[in-house]
Amino acid sequence: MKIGILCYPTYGGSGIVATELGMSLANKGFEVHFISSALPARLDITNPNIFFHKVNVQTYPLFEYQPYDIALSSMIYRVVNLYKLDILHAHYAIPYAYAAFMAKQMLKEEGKDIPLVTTLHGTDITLVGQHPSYKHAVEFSINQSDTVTSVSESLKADTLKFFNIKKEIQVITNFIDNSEFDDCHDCSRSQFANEDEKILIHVSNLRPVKRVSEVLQIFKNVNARVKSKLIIIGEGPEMEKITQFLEENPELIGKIRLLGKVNDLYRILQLSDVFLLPSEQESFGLAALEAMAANTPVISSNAGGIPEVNIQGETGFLAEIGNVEAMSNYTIKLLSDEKLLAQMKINAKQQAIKFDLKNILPIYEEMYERTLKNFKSLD
Ligand code: GMT
Repeated sequence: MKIGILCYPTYGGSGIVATELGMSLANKGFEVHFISSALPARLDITNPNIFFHKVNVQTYPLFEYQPYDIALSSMIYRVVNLYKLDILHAHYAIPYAYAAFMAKQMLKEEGKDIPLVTTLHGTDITLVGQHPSYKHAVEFSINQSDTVTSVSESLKADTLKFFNIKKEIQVITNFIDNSEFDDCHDCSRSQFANEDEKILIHVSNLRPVKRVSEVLQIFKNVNARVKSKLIIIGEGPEMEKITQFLEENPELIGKIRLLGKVNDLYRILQLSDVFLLPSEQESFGLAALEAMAANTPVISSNAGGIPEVNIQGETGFLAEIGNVEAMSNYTIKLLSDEKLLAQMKINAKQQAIKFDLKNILPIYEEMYERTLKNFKSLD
């Protein structure tokens, strides 16, 4: 089967899921074509079954805004024609599902067609997709897709609540390849903390929904009671708030390490004691699952789909969105009790194994087969 994957190339969760899915399919012999504005961050282009097609936006002085969506739909149309793709898979409704619909219309003009799968990831539904500028285009794109999947039950419920959806939505949860988290022999905690210190970690694109200020406040509360260090991985608009926090709390400067974007994320997660995720919205919380796969328990808010991933009192603790005090107290409780911490590290890994790639990939394969079969029977 030849699959066209349309996704954001950046470090955001939707791009990571699309890339990991495409690479796993390629390893199983599928021919996978990525169409995006840049090479996706984690894509292994050396795999002979993987192709990358960069969307080129021809700039023109008349355009106040360069028309990426038009260039994208034209590129989808050309790749489908050139490589005879069987199926398209859009990750994130806008612009990917929307542009794929336009490409399908172009193909139809020539008596051709191709089935479209759209995977909803979160902010396309709960945040940006809600805005009147995009809402109807998102709803239209979902209803025009042949198959629609969502990464959690919570996101499916939100989609049905906020939009007039005429399609069945299949929940296919995000996944993790636990084999990439084999025991880390060269992980050295001493790079980041002294022997008597615990390591807290936060990984995100530092956007406002991640509530980075709360990560910092939780750390401040915890650090007053438990010797500790905080590692922050990622880059984004809330970076300024971190600098401001350090200016206001200079005593914490040596205790907070900002690493930006890193390549050896899994190695650093493996030497951490607790992952903080106080998000305002989170359709799934892939970052929390990555932490759990690295034996790291999670202290989080109960936003969106997080409770489907982080289980209260088992793999970590959850509190209401914004309840910094509760999240701080939970973290102190966890880090002050070696027995509890050791048990939760084991539980976190066991939970990650439930979301293993081996369990989720066959569900995607079955979904592609079914979509193709239903599509052909409509011919
Ligand atoms: O969370 C982000 O800021 C990135 C965002 C994205 O669209 O790339 O992530 C969303 O998709 C991920 C993969 O399915 C989910 O794990 C995240 O929870 C979801 N983010 C939100 O809903 C805020």
